[in-house]
Amino acid sequence: MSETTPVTFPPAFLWGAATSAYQIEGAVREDGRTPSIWDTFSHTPGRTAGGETGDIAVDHYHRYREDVALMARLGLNAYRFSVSWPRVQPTGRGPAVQRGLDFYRRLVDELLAHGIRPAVTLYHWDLPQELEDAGGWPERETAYRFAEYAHIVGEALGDRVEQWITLNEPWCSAFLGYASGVHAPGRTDPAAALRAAHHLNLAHGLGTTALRAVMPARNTVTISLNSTAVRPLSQRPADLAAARRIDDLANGVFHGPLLHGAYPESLFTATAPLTDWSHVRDGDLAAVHQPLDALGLNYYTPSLVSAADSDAPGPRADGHGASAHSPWPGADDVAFHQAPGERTEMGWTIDPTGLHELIMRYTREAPGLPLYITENGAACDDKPDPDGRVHDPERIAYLHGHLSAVRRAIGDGADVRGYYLWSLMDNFEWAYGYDKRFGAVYVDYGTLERTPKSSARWYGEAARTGVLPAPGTPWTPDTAGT
Ligand code: PNW
Repeated sequence: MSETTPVTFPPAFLWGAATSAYQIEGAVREDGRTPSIWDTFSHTPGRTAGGETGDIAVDHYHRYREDVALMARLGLNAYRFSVSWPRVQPTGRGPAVQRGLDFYRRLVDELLAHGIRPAVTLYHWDLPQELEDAGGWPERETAYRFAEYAHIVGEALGDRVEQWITLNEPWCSAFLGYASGVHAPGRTDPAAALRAAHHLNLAHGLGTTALRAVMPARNTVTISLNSTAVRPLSQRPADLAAARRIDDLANGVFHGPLLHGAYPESLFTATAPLTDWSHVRDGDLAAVHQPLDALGLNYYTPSLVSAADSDAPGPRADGHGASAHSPWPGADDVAFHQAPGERTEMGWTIDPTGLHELIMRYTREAPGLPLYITENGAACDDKPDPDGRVHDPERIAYLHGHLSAVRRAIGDGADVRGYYLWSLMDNFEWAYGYDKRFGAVYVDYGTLERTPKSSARWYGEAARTGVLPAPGTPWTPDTAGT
């Protein structure tokens, strides 16, 4: 497709934006909500940049009407958000708090009234602290608790929400949460992380069954994976082996059970010094291997790896935050490299070919399964002009490149049904705090005022017309407060 050919999407394509509860809601002590592992973690000195927390975040809990109106004004027709588990089930067990559920009922009604299709993520990393105190994801019990929570939310919202996502990026929950410790709960136990990964898979399976039991059959259930395009630094056998190892730990550990009903044998071999996988019980893999209605793919950047003995230059650069502990259990002999090319403010290399590659891989591995890009976007150095406008041409270029890759994959036979930009608005970027801005809408953290950036205008135009505007078009962003 040449630069001048208009990039046109199918008429039914969903043009959405995504957020998650802890990153935007604030109101952490309201209406019966109790702490999640992210409240505890962010309030622990040294865990997040500047000690920042989601206590207030962007106050979406109180400003959701304004936020929905903004989405409608921009022209979006879909919105992916997550439900905060400790708002709904403060101890992670037992009966639901109606006031917590009511917030999500109001939010969904507001979206539907504006013609915006809600997609609900049940778990975007905010485990009730009480469940972590009982052992967290390394404990099997947590998967059963998740299924009960899924049942509650499915019953409450299943009549008005059609798109359901069980878990967001279980890789991050397991390996950043329990191995490298850069995410909550901040543990650094690789064997526990591998158990967590299995229990997250099990939670997805049991949660899917629970949802289907209480929801209308037309609803769809999926999971959002941060599948990784893993590339070997060279074609040397040692580098190819390193890439295969990381592929198992990034992708196979989830794709295997979810799509094929089995873990890769090579994963067992590589992690044998850490675990004998006896936590995988009879029947678990069948429970995980449910037919999915779709697959959700979150993509930001590819990974470039080699054997650690490689004489290639470059320090460890896996983009997963600073920790003395690796998020890759059993892969200490693998080195990570900065992929060449321009980077975003996260230091993540911009490479839309990785997105095309992953979409085509899913298309081969899960033939016939509709795909959604449930997250994609960039952190940029956004600063308001003196007139209050925020120009972000880098983000427009990023979105144009990645949406073009999605369109190319559709042309190559992939069934991609929608795209959710990460993120609707600037928010709490986990361990990085508020310093990293992913939003299409700028948030002034002093006043909490929302101002669409030029990328929001650009993306809204794409959403309304189904055609990507040329990236160079001078998109005029709003001035503050308009
Ligand atoms: C995803 N990594 O997080 C999450 O789903 C979002 O909540 C987050 O804001 C967004 O991407 C941007 O970071 C990730 O280290 C965090 O590989 C870390 C990694 C990947 C995804």
